[in-house]
Amino acid sequence: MTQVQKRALAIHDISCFGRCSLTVALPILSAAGIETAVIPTAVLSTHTGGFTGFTYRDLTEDILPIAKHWRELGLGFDAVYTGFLGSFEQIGIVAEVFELWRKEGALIVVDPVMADDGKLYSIFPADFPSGMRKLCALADVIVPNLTEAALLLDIPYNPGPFTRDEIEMMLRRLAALGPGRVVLTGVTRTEGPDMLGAASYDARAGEVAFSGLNRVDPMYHGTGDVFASVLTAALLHGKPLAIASEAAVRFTVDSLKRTKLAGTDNRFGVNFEDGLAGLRGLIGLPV
Ligand code: PXL
Repeated sequence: MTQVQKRALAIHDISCFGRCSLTVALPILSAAGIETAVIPTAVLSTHTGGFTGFTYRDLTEDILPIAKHWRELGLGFDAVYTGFLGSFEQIGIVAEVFELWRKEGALIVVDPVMADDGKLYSIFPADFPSGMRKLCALADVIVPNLTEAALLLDIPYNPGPFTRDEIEMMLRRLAALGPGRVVLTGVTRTEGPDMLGAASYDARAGEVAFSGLNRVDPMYHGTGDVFASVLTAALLHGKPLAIASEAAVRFTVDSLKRTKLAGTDNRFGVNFEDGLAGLRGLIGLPV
């Protein structure tokens, strides 16, 4: 049976080495059967996590002309999914891009990539979180990690573990910024401190959920992008938030396990590639 494909626009950087952002989002969305167009926000020789001496080409000036060209061609998108932005100015530009396709019903997914482990990435200015807060207000779905959530809410970073009430409070406060759906990643609960996962909140359905699996240490770069890409793919296929989040946890943890088993340098990203063949089944699509 022929089905009309969903079409997404992914706006992230290209880190040429290190399996994150577009080099992760594009293959994952494609493997899930989603036609994916890209706008690179910057081109770097590697991501900025743990490598020194990386090259950095800022593509701020290219974003709107690319989007406007597509608009002139009459192209439509079912989703606009953003991650790492290359400059503060890009926050406002990406907000303009949202407006080009929001009216037609595009799902706006913002992964507010800017921080980890309690720290704002050093390449970003101190006012970056306030800009990102405004972008999150325009989103339907946001996917912050705990550090990004703390910056968005302007509260001190707390790595957890958390009680159910504490998690619910954070989710509700994040939703109050504007997005109807929130998925908080890197969450550990007091009732299962060996499990690491994601907590989700769908404000319209009033539903809070948690999915976690046994923690895999150490941390590997790019896992947030793997997670958010699977989540976006599942949401585009109409899956409920909690189901999409559970699939994203499973896919990310399986990728982590393969990577750890292989003894790969944690800066090189995770082996998500060997999970791609099973991705459609994982998100409940006919295989
Ligand atoms: O995975 C997030 C990410 C994306 N892009 C760049 C990064 C990072 C995290 O460090 O440096 C360039």
